[in-house]
Amino acid sequence: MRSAPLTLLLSAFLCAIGCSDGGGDGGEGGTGGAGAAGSTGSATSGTGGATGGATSGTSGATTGSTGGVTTSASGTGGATSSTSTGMDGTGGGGTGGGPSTPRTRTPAASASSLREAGEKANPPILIGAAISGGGLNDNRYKSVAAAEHNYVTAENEMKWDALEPNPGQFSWGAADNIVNWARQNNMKVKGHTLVWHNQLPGWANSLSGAAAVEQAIRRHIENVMGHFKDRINHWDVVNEAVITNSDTGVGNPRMRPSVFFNALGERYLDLAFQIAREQDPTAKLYYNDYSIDALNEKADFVYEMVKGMVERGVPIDGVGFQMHIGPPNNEAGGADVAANLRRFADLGLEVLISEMDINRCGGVVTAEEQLTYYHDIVAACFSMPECTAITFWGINDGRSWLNSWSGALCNGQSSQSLLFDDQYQKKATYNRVLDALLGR
Ligand code: 9MR
Repeated sequence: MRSAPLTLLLSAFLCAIGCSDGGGDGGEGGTGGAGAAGSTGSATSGTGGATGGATSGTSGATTGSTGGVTTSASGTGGATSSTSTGMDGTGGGGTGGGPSTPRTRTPAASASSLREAGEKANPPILIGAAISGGGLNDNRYKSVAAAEHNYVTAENEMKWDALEPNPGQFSWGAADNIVNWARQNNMKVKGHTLVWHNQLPGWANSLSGAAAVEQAIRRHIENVMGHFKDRINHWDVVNEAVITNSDTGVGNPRMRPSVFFNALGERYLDLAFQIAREQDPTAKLYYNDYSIDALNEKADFVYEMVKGMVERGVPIDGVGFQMHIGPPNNEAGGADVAANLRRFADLGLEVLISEMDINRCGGVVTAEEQLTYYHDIVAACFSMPECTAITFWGINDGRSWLNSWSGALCNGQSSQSLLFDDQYQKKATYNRVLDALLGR
């Protein structure tokens, strides 16, 4: 009988720091909806910008940004999908009537690495980096990557052309190296990416007819997920299925023509997620895209697309917002990102920052803006328990994809886009990210 008052006290405490309606203690593999309280309607002005009805303010939601936020998808808040927010038992809604996850994340009191800040936060948040096979030949790269991150995305080594260069013939070596290195360093891995129009081998691009394309998708997903089954349980299932006239996410958003879309129509997304779920009932399955970071036409289109998937019961667990800021992609401030992530989270989905970098080439983003964006965008994600990971697209500036990417305006010069310089020293960008992870 001693437990009743304690329970009451605990519930009261949790509600004081933000309680949702009817969630239980979910976590990975939880069965209930996220139970997000959401808020009705949307606010587009104001200051402070705490997201999603969060009440505590302890985790520094979008510090210094303007524009209060919160768009509830349907006006009703709450979530209906079978996914749970949070991963690895770190929270998330569920069924039952117990106390729910607090609707903010509490930062660590101190941390000497990004990874430690993520691990000590409550709930924890994964801190990731894109890792390249070439980088792992460099000891300094390896030691910074492992000291600062606990989540890995292979930059190129798990794409279709790398893994299945000939039909039905698989090549695992380069991907296995990265996955094994990650596991030796206690890092989780996100498989990237099962179905994508880019970096396809020639044979896959020349497939035609619905049956042949469906069979190729099935064989690829089954073999790749099967090979990594006990080592990877987070997957980018479909990548970049939507296109706009400009790579900034503006102008006539539509489904992207590809060998997959041309043969199967939009249903190839449902199919890919269903096959992935058959392969692994507990894996986290994500849709991932660029220039959907802020509130723009492409983000609106993807929102409707994903909402349709959730409503049809397609087994999607979350959405990755790549967060390539600056040329060739979009610019997004912290308040806009917070509003955008909130509406997706209110569908009952995890949200992730999946490929973050901020390009300085062409002077489109100034040094000062870059620091503000890094801080405010990371803070926007950090403040939401539904935001389960922040991955940076590389370790040091010299290896950034942007340096040689046409459209990125770098022409071989450094994009200065990441957190470490070429001597692997921490940059000011690193300090602003750590500040955001510590609620400062
Ligand atoms: O960083 C990757 C670069 O090395 C490749 O040349 C490029 C080819 O498409 O892909 C880059 O990674 C992309 C990621 O896989 C998906 N989102 C956009 C990333 C940057 O282009």
